[in-house]
Amino acid sequence: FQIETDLRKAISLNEFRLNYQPIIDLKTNKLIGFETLVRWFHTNRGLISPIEFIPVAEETGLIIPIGYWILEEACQQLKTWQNQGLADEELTININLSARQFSQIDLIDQIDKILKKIDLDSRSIKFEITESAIMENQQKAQNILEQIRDRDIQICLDDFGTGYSSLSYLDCFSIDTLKIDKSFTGRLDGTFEKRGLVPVIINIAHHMGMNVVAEGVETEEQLNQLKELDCDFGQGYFFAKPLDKENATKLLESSP
Ligand code: G
Ligand code: G
Ligand code: MN
Ligand code: NA
Repeated sequence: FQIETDLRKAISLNEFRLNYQPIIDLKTNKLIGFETLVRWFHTNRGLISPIEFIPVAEETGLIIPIGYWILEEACQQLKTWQNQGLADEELTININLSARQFSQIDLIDQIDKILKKIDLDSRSIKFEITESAIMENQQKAQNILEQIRDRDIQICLDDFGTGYSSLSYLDCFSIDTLKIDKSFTGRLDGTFEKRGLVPVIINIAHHMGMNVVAEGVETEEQLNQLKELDCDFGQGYFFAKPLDKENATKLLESSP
């Protein structure tokens, strides 16, 4: 099994699918959107985790065509839900951008092309990037983030707290949302001392005019703690696993 060789063929073989994990407003308990997560169904090997193939895609540059496929598929799906009356203009989809995609020279052109082709409002999508993607080339990152901002596309900082976590850069870049990594959320068990960084991250975000998503919410106890700490949004198995297209559609059909 040659992961690289097979990865090259995976798009034309139509082996990728997107999953959609609900993001919930902790004040209203309403669904505000989904994070899209890619899945590879290999014809012979079955499901292959992105943890296995995204790093290979990054190294080989295949993340660029795969990334465009993901972006177009996610935008097309949201447009379909809008056309079906299942999604209003408030419902958003988050799309992960890896470091290599983020520094790709024609990223902005591609985004413009896809949004125009699908006729999707740029305010309906959000990008998730990691701290390391920004830190790799701060000058370039600032430039790209400004162009994204010009299009009213929101930026979420993914896995916050696990990377460089140099707070000074938060001031220089226009970030809308901090996503608290699930390793921090997992420590919220009701013990005050174990709250760790979660209250700190929430305070920093709010102080700087950003909102916060807690990832990896798995228990009611964690949810209650997050509500008490004034966290804005939550995502995790407690609410829902990443759903395939059919189940995400069913969820929207049954949502008020
Ligand atoms: O959904 P899952 O837990 O299997 O995802 C594992 C990791 O794979 C995520 O933490 C994320 O970093 C990466 N990943 C999943 N989907 C995407 C995607 O669409 N684009 C990129 N760049 N990374 C993704
Ligand atoms: O790096 P990123 O935040 O994009 O990765 C999200 C990953 O976390 C996905 O692989 C997703 O399947 C996984 N995930 C989503 N919800 C939960 C959860 O409640 N608990 C755990 N352990 N993983 C989760
Ligand atoms: Mn993410
Ligand atoms: Na994360």
